[in-house]
Amino acid sequence: MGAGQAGTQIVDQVFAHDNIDLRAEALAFNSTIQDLERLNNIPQERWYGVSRNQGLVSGTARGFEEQVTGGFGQTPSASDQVMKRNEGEVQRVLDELYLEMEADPSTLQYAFIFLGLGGGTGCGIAPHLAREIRAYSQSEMDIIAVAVLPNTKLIEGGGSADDDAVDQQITQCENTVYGLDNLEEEVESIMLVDNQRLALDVAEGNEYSEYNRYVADAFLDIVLGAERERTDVDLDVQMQDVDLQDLVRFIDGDGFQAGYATLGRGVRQTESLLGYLLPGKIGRQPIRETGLIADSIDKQTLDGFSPNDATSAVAVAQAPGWCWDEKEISLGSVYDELGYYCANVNAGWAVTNRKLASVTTAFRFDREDVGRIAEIERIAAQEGSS
Ligand SMILES: Nc1nc2c(ncn2[C@@H]2O[C@H](COP(=O)(O)OP(=O)(O)OP(=O)(O)O)[C@@H](O)[C@H]2O)c(=O)[nH]1
Ligand SMILES: [Mg+2]
Repeated sequence: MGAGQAGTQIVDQVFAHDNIDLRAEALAFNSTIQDLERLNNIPQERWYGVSRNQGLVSGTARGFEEQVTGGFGQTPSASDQVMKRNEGEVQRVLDELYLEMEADPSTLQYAFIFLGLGGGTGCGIAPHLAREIRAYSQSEMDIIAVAVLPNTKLIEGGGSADDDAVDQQITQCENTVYGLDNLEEEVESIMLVDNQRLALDVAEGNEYSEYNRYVADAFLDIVLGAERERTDVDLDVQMQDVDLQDLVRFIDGDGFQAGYATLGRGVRQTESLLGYLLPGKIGRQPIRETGLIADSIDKQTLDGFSPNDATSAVAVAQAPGWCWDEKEISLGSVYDELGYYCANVNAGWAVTNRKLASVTTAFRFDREDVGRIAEIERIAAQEGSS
């Protein structure tokens, strides 16, 4: 489920990959039709407009455009109110969906909810989506949020930026605290995607597509592992998955509070251009697995990330068969490298048909140990008191 602009855009990137639609169904919730129309991989039948007066409006409903009239302008309490007034609507939507798919609701065991915490729509509606989907499911569910933290570079920049832009970032911090507090009560785990990791000009230009692709790739590796390679006709992919149950156990909370996680991915081509053109071993590139692991740590989706603060880590390593055969990459060293930072490590591997080797890692934290959340809380509190 994608909620709001950031959330639906990232889900759109997830569903840009082949075979995902065999495993999951994409739903897009937003209050702004123009954002929904930018989606390439989520069909209109799976759009749901959030309307002040009408609640949830299906993308194929007559009068969709007239009823869904615009965003909640960075005011999550407004979209929260709409969802409260229309409690049960998400369950109605799911009911229609399951009827249409002729599927059994008790097969609904996992949900992933993507959202930007700084805005008004995703931040306000995501906790409701989580609560209602759990109420609808007839099984014990695990729900994981993938949540974008706003960048706050203008605030720290110290006054040279224009006031409106600074105010907007402060508002986004307030929304983030509001969103996290509500979300924590409804989900097992929150994967953080920190826009602070973007270069300032990229963030200011709203140029998110590359980052969204990166997040989608890392997310799919860690959540689906080799499953993403597998099609219905190709059931014999060699792999040892970190299964989803394991993953959730490694990143979830303590039963009272959600666990936090971050993602990172290191990737290399395993063949030079020559290797793509010529058969056999010509063009094979040596893979340095320690480099892949280091890259996955350097590229975690959190500013100020420190693996030493993590309570546990999960890794998925993927490479062509020869890399495993010739010990270019081994699961043992993934365990060794990550074990250096935290005691609790789980790793899976897969043989891939692609000419790429990758190590993707997720680290789990308690909220108190995420410095960026504390920083955002400070900014939000200062504003509240001034
Ligand atoms: N990583 C990433 N961040 C985004 C993207 N789009 C917006 N953001 C950020 O996500 C946060 C929330 O913004 P939106 O997703 O636009 O907000 P919304 O949920 O649509 O809510 P409204 O305020 O009603 O428009 C902000 O901090 C944006 O800078 C995206 O595609 N990728
Ligand atoms: Mg929006």
